[in-house]
Amino acid sequence: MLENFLSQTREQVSQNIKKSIGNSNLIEEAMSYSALGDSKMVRAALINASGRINKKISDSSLLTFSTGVELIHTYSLIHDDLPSMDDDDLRRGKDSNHIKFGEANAILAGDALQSLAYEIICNESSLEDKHKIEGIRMISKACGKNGMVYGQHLDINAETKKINEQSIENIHILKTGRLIECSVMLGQIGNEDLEEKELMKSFGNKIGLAFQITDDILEVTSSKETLGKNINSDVKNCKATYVNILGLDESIKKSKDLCESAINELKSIKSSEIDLLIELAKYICYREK
Ligand code: GRG
Repeated sequence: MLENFLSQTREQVSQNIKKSIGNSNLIEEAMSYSALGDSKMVRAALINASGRINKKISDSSLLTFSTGVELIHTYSLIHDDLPSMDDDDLRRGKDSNHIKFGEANAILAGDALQSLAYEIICNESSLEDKHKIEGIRMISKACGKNGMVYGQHLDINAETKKINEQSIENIHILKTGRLIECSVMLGQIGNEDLEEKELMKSFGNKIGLAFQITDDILEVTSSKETLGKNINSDVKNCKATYVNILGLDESIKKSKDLCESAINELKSIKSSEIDLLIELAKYICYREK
């Protein structure tokens, strides 16, 4: 069930990314190069699966939000790889954007991916204006100065410093967790059952943190070939990670506990559609890449 759902989501979102970006200049080429790379598209899958529980959102709106979030996620990866950030030359199994197109074009491609995400949401005809604004507000808050960007700042600042579990948790929640939680909640736009939305938010918060802990775990247990990115990046940049603060076994336990707790949260929701989200939560926490 999950494999079919994931490949269908990836196919639809990739087609929409291709159509939205176009192919008429070098910046569009640089945007497509990264956005159509080999991504798991976990965030798009979460939006789609969350939307199946919410009867009030159209398939077309779900596809637009999924595409927008994947464009923003790709921008963050392009910028994260820049020499002034993590300085990585490999992403999604190929040269990083700045290696292929040069640093200035990579910055511009990232910027343009971010703007395009908001543009396609504004153009989505099946969304009421109030729901477009709600979605744009949620994404900009998750990604901006008190979300992903600030998490990235704290992450860079923590390099070579000794930090505790609470600090690394805060960095992970901001840098990675907020956009994942936001993805779950974008699928809930229009849902009037506030109790259900609270449960979904808590689910998103937990799997968002678990996603980044699993990322830290894979950095030491997996390979460059499997992940399609360099595995010594955290060591090279003296990054604080869950594994170097808590150890590998404790990190695995933490991710597993978060996954179980997130799934228990979902089980209070009376919908036959929760099974897909449960499968996705397990995939996020026990994935191999
Ligand atoms: C604003 C200049 C500027 C830079 C922004 C905010 C930022 C830089 C970077 C975001 C931080 C970041 C890259 C977090 C890492 C999150 C993470 C684990 C990414 C990998 O996600 P996957 O595994 O990737 O979902 P795929 O390739 O499968 O989509």
